[in-house]
Amino acid sequence: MVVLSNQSALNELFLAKTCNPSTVFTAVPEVDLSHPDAKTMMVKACQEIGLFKVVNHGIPPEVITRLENEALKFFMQSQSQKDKAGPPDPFGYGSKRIGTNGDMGWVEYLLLSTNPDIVSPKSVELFEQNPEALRLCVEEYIGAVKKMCCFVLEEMGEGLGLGNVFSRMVREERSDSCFRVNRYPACVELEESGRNLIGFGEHTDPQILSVLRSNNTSGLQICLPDGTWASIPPDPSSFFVNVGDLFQSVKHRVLADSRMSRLSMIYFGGPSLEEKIGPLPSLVSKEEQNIYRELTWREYKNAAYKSRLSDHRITLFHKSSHT
Ligand code: GA4
Repeated sequence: MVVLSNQSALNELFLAKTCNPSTVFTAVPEVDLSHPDAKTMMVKACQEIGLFKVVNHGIPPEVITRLENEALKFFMQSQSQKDKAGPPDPFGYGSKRIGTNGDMGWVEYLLLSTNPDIVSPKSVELFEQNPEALRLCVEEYIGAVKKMCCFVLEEMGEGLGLGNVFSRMVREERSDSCFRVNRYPACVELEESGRNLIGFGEHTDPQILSVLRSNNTSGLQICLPDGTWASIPPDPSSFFVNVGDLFQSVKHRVLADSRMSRLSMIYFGGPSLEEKIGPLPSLVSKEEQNIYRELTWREYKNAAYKSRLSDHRITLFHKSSHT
């Protein structure tokens, strides 16, 4: 096995010159949260694409701007100052390395847990080393986005005719959710080369639902059913919602831009570690067979964190898999 040095791992982030310019996906379903049909539209979008954007989300723009400014202040500090809150444990500040299994990206980030049972020394360090405004803005933002995420899950449960089954999982105090702020620095070398640079490699999100907000820099792409990549135009006034593995996530990735740095903030709504996950009997018809075995979120999360970013990790839980 060849172990890649750091530099060659980084070189691999450049996609081949020959790669086709990606199509722009202009048909991202837009769901107005105040619309009476919001639930049906969300369910349809999840079944067809696994992604939609929400407007009329009720999150005050100041809450977003305040956190964005504090996050930028953090990222503009010297590398040695930022490194005091890293390397991630897996929470805290990270740069280029994603997870613990050798995945790299043109990205620096803050990763935080919202689960009160998880104590992260690196996150403690982060908030001790930085102005209190950062912590307050993170808390304010997470509070608002969690509420919206729960509302979306409530609507989705109702849209599926299941009642309030999903939002409870994220609403409870011990919900194992996390929050990430990613900064993809502009990479001027891309300008001339005509190549693309991987900011965050292809992956699915392990949790239930992810709620993403970005600045006006493009980069997010989703993988279409035919295997091609399509760019999602940025929209800083909306939130993008994508389903996680527990609902069969859409594969996505982020490319870096040559001129503008991209800043995105993602809330990953997850259940408590002990929550049992399995196919919902009411959604599996008599003729169909369950492919997946029942598992707890703890089991799934542990397996996910041992995997490589691009792994199709849900297959580990196929009934026929013996791992
Ligand atoms: C993808 C979604 C979230 O960003 C994340 C990521 C996590 C990490 O960055 O530590 C993982 C990745 C994510 C899935 C597979 C494992 C774990 C990196 C990695 C290689 C915070 C999450 O929950 O799973």
